Amino acid sequence: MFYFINQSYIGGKMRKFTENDVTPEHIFFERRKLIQAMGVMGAASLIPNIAQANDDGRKVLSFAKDNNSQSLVLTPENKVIGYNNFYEFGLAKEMPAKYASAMKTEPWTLRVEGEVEKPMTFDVHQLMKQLPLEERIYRFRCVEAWSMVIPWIGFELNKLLALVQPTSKAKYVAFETLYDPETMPGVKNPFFGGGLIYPYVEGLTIEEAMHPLTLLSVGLYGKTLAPQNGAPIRLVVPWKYGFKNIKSIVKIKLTSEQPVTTWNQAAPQEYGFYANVNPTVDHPRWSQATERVIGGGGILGIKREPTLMFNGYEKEVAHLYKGLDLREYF
Ligand SMILES: Nc1nc2c(c(=O)[nH]1)N[C@H]1C(S)=C(S)[C@@H](COP(=O)(O)O)O[C@H]1N2
Ligand SMILES: [Mo]
Repeated sequence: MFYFINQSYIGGKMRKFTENDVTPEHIFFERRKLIQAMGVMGAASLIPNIAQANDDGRKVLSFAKDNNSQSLVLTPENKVIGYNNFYEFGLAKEMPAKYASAMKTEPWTLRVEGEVEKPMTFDVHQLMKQLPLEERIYRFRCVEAWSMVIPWIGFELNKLLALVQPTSKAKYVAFETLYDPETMPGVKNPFFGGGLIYPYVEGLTIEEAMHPLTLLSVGLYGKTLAPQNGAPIRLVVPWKYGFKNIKSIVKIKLTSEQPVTTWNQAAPQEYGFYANVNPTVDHPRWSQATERVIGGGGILGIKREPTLMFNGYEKEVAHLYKGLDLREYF
């Protein structure tokens, strides 16, 4: 069935998807066309079930509260766990909440290797008990020009890297998501997975990785992550576009060369390695000057706000890019 749904997106031809191809509106209408053609499914299945997103099995965490959140208005929890991008589980925003619960997130091992003195394999649930957890309320800006404010829970990536001791040759950090065709329909079937190459891979420079804002998140809204948000452990880099925030990480590798990353490989002219939020550098096919605030109310439920340089974290991170042409290194 998913094969056919996706065939309708691509008009029978194999092509790569871009993030903007998969707005919910787009998918809704494509899917309606298909279902009318097939004449087999009820109308109820057309309605995205954001309010009923699967919240089973999330455990309450203890953590230090964020007292530094600049009075940001939080996105409602049902939106955070119900409106997702996790293409391993399908392209539409409501699909991860429906299908990601099939992923087995416990036990979970995280391998950290490469240019480090002490390569290590961590039991992530042990790690969550060992490292002190803290809340970080961050802005989140997807390259598709929508945004949220999310109360993450986790620890700074630099705390984990300190345990493995990067060598002087470590210039980049590469991250890899679980690869499991059995539980991930988008990995098993390229039509369902948007034609991306899996496993999903992302990367940072070592300076970005060591920055105190860069978080490994294990929870949000006081509880462990839902599978659709990248349980049990995912990256959060608040000044970069959402696709850098790789989910369900099984491997971290420190390297001397810049890693090949999933979206950059799929469409290098559209998704740069840096992917810093920048309202003055538009995506080739749409403006990045403003953003749609998810759950923000507004006229007809659409509230737009100006996008901020480095997503509002300019003061903290601009020094990382001194002398770099941000148009060329987007
Ligand atoms: N493995 C993996 N990680 C991923 C993605 C993905 O498809 N697969 N999507 C990215 C994109 S485009 C966004 S916007 C964020 C969405 O995170 P959220 O669903 O928790 O809000 O996850 C990012 N991490
Ligand atoms: Mo995104």
